[in-house]
Amino acid sequence: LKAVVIGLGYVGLPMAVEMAQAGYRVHGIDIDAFKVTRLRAGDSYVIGIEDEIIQSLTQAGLFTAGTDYAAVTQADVIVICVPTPLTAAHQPDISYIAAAVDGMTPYLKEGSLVILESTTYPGTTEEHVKQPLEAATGWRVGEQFYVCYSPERVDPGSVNYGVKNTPKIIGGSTPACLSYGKEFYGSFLNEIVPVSSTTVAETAKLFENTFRSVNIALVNELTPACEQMGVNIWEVLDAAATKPFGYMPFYPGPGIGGHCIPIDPIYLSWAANRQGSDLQFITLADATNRQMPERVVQRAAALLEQAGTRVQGARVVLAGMAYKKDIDDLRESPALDVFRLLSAAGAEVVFTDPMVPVFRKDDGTVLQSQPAVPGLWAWADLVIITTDHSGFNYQEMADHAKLIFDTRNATAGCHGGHIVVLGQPDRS
Ligand code: SAJ
Repeated sequence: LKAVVIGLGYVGLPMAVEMAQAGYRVHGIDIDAFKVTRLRAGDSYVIGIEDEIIQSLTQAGLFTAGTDYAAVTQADVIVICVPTPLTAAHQPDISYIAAAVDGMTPYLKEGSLVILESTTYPGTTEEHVKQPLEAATGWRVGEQFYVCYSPERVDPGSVNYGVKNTPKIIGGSTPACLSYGKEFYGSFLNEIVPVSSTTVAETAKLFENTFRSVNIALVNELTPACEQMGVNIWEVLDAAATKPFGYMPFYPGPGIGGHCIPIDPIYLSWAANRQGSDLQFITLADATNRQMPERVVQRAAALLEQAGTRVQGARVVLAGMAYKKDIDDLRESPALDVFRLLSAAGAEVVFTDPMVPVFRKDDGTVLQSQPAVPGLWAWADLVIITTDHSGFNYQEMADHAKLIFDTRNATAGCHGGHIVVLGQPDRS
């Protein structure tokens, strides 16, 4: 069987590889010619997908990449894995899905199965995949072609869960669509979770990540209250986590980043809102999480003042720019907001991140990651641990830094040094 994957990012490329390893002839399509060039050179840009896998699948004739939609004419299965960001107005942006559907329409082969995997609001598959394809081809879904929705569930950087062993939810536009989709995914994935419609599948995905956002917001909201009550929230959460049933740990931080947790709940609240429902937990969680960078900067400024240093001109090192531990992704990273706010307050801010070599500031200048050496910690008036990468030597940081503000409780095992931890009453 031949398959096409549209969108070769952190979702599409692992899916394409998994399908090719199962013996499908896979052609990946991406609008970014640079990605295609790198893949054709056997060079992977996705954590967890090694160059050797791309090379061996290419040599076996099981994987090719290109930018042209014409390859869809050969495809029995087309999987769409394109981004679903927010617009500047904080609304769902499904323009990438619409562009993928427009691009493939002229080439759709009768009898083929189209699967949307991008995280999106309930109704997207019916309104923006099934309906346009029926209108353009004159075919009827479930007869001359098939449409399913199956959300991606990759956890970037995870070593335990990958495409193959993460249960796969799938909904079809018709029962015939669902049975085709189950047969396809069932041929190479461990567990299939069929549901009664594409809309149920879309909503389940959004709920999973909204659940995370709301619970992260809960511990973020509790953090200043614990500081004021003189209670160490990390100790509270560790004690609560001993509950063997009915509990799942979440921890405070400098805010939430990535392309899922800050965004998916907004898709859900937008969809509920257009039907007249107002999901207040989502609105409150979003506001609470989004104010964390500012809270971090306010506390950092207070710590500097207590140390006799004005924020204006203070030397600050951000340890970690990536949005979460041990990955290289900057999207929506709260560290970027902390950087912006401190720079706006006149501090001299630099960063060090073993996973992120450079980042582009808003004014377009490119900043290099500083080497994480004792001299850097000693140079700073304040070191803020924004991302708890395993690659940092936290004891060395404690030994050489004048002052550390730890927003991830990464220094829990350290001794000595002047360390203030978010959510802990000030130990000094
Ligand atoms: N965060 C906290 N406190 C927490 C957990 C996360 O502040 O207790 C922050 C992280 O630092 C990060 C953001 O929230 O900035 C998102 O963290 P995440 O662990 O949810 O990481 P993601 O965005 O990589 O989430 C992915 C999601 N996968 C998909 O949507 C397909 C999510 O569903 C997974 O549950 C999550 O990975 C995971 O389990 O790690």
